[in-house]
Parts: sequence; C-alpha cells; structure tokens
Amino acid sequence: MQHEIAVETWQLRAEFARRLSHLYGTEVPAYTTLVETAHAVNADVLAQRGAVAERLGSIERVTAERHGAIRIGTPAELAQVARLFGALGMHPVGFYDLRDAAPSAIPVVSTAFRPIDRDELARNPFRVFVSMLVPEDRRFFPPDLAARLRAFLGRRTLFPSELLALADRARAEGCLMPDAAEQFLRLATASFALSSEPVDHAWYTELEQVSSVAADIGGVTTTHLNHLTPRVLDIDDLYARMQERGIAMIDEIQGPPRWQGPDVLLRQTSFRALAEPRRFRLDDGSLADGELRVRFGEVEARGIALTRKGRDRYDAAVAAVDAEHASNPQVPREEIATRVWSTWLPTTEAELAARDLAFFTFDVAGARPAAGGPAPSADLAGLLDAGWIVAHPIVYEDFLPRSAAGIFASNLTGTGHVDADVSGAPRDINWLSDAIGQQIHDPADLYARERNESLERVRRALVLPSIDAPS
Ligand code: OOG
Ligand code: NI
Repeated sequence: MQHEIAVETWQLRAEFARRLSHLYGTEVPAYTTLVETAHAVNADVLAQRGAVAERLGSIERVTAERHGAIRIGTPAELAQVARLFGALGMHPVGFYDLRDAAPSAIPVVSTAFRPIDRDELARNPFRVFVSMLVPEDRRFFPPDLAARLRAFLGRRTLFPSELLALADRARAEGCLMPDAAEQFLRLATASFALSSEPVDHAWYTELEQVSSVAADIGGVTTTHLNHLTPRVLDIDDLYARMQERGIAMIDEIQGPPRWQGPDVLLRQTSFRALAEPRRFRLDDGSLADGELRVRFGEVEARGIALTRKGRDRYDAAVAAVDAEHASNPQVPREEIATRVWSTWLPTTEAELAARDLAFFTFDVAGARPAAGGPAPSADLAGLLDAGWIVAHPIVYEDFLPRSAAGIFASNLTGTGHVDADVSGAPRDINWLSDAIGQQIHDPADLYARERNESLERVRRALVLPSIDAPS
C-alpha cells in the first residue's frame, strides 16, 4: 500500500478557498465575470509594469487571493467559526464596529480571520471578514424583537458537529489525512452554500424593517457566503471594464483615491447585489417563489500598510475630503480626494519609510557601500540613505471600517430603522476576544513585529550595537 501523505494546514486553506470560489461562481455567475476581468487586468498590468507590478505580492499570490465575507448571529456561532478557520491557519485580526457607521448604521461588529505569518500569507492569503449581529443593541432591536431573535438564533445549527470535530483535529495536529481532509473540506464548503430551505416571510420582513443585514443573518436558519473578493492590480481599469461589460457597479471606489503616490491600505468597489430566486413560507403555511437581493461581487486593490502615525494622516485626509465635499456636494468625492491627497501623504515609498508613515521590512543591500568608506550609521534613515539597507513595503492585509460600511450600505435594500435615543450595547475588541475564546490580534502590532524582526536581523548582519528607528 502506498504511504498516505497528510494534507497540511496551508493546503487545506488553499483548497477551501478554491472550492468556495467554485461554489460562488455557480451561485453568482457575475462573480465569474469579475474574476475573469480581474485576471485580464492583472495580466495587462504585469505586461506593462514588469517586476514593479509584483512589489506588493507575487502574481501567483495575487491571482489566488480572495477574501470572503460571512455574517453570523451569536458569540457561540462566532466561536465555532474560529475553530473552523483555526483549522485553516486563519486567526482573528482587527475589530470593526459598524453600528454607528455612516452613511448607514449596521447592527454588527466584525473581525477578520487570516494567516498572520509572512510565509503563510505567501502560500495562500485567504481571509474572511466575519460580522456578528448584536441583538442586544436597543438602538436597533426593541426588547421583544431581540428576545425572539435570540431564541431563533439559539435554535439553529450552522456547522455540523462532525465538521467541528474534524476542525479541532486539524488544529491540534496541523494536518489531516486525505480522507478526513476531503470530508472536512466538503462539509466546510457546504456550510457556506445558499440554502434552498424556504424563508419565513413574515419573520424575514419584520427583521428587514430594522436592517436588511439583520434579516440576512437572523431571518434564515443557515449562513452563506455574502461575497468573495478577488484582488486586482488596477481597480480603476477593472471598474471601467466591468461597466463596459454591462454590470452595474456601485457609484464609488471606497478608500484612497487614484493618485500619483504609492498605493496604501485598501481600495474596494463592488457590483450591485443581484436578485436571486428564493422560496418563502407564507403565514398560511403555503410556499411561494420570490427573490432577495443580498449577495454582491466585490473587488479590491491592496497597498502598503500604514503605521499608526500614517493611519492618523489617512484619517485626517479622509476628514478633509469629507469637509470639502460637504461644502461642494456637486464635485465628486474622488475628484476632491485626488487633489488634496498629496497634502497629507508623501508621494514616494522612500519618504513614507523615512517619516515612519508606512510599514516596511529591511534587508542588508546586495551591493554595500565601498570598503574603506564611512562605517554604517546607527539610524534607519542614514542606513537607507547610504545604501546599506533596502526597504520592502509590507502589504496591508486587513480591512477599513469606513469602506466596509460603504460596501454594506451600497448594497442595502432599505434604509432600516435606528432609534438614536436609546443607548447601544458596549462591544470592543476584548469583548469579542472573550466571545471567541482567543485574543484578537491588533493589525498594527502584527506589522510592527514583522518590521522589528527584520531590523534586528539587519542590526546583527551589520554588527551594530543598535539601530535608531522611529518606533
Ligand atoms: C461585509 C462588508 C465588509 C469589506 O471588504 O470591507 C467587507 C459584508 O457585507 O458582510 O466585506
Ligand atoms: Ni468584502
């Protein structure tokens, strides 16, 4: 008998992402158009720009790269999601509170599950944005509705116990044998398929009056993939090509504008939610065919991760654009942003590094300054200037709360209802960590750790007592 080879964590993750992509393509055909268009744009950018196009990730990584979005109802469900994604080497990172977001408040708090080590990200960077309903938030749910919602959510089972047991085994052992891996992947993928179970019409409609996101989560007995997002190297080009193909896109690209400086953080856009046939159970028990508009197709372009200082500048830039847009509503936001952006952020990577506005890792340069010249200085800017070390940008692996809110909002069916006169339920990263049973990572800490480890390697290689770097 041949020796069976175990399927490792990263292989499970890559295969899960591939199967979800296949599933979503069969469910939402416009997704396939989006992926094809993204690949065409990426091939063109690679042909035009060569190696520069791969500065923020190899073309293999970018081509396979996806993020999914799912929405769940309770801390117990979130804890199960954490076990499932833990088996795929994906850890919770970041806390996003969308409950007081503009332009529409959404009754959820979110985190994202993703690999956190550089080599794991390089193998397959699959991430999932997970939003959890907050029925306890009185601004959205009056006590009676909240009680019925919690009871409904408490009765459902999103993940079969066999799946969770396989997930626990995969997490403990770092792999699964082929048959178990196949069963795990099959059950995991099926958990995110759109269910054909009839939807209780009265219940769904009641929740929809609060928020269509509340109905999408708490109005049905299963969860499903809300969207699956490919990565593209030129999102403006993609946006134009999708429109040429007759697909209705949302009005804006969220996040930083197109400008002459380096790409930072994350730019995202999507096509509008499509009507999908769904079966409903009416009050008299009869079944009727109807449709729901919930699922859409998002696409993203990723840039360099900003330090806390850089992020403050980004937030200030966004606020400045908002202020100017408020006084000049006839001028499109993007146009204002493109114009004012360079007053907030430098236009070169070198300046982003020297002013500690973005995260980089550092390597000793291949060709060092000639022997007999001055010794390396002990500060980062000096080492970079004199050519002792080179900087590599760290790509942003996370999300932006405002863009997330914009993506949610642009795909809502109604305006929903929020009662601003009552107080909400306090939720923060520690509350959510307790709910999951593991600490949610702060994205900036992860980037800083990577940067500091590279600086320590450089320090040792150049035999310096210390490197004076902005921290
Ligand atoms: C999540 C929306 C946020 C992103 O990429 O920012 C998001 C959702 O619609 O469930 O996916
Ligand atoms: Ni998304």
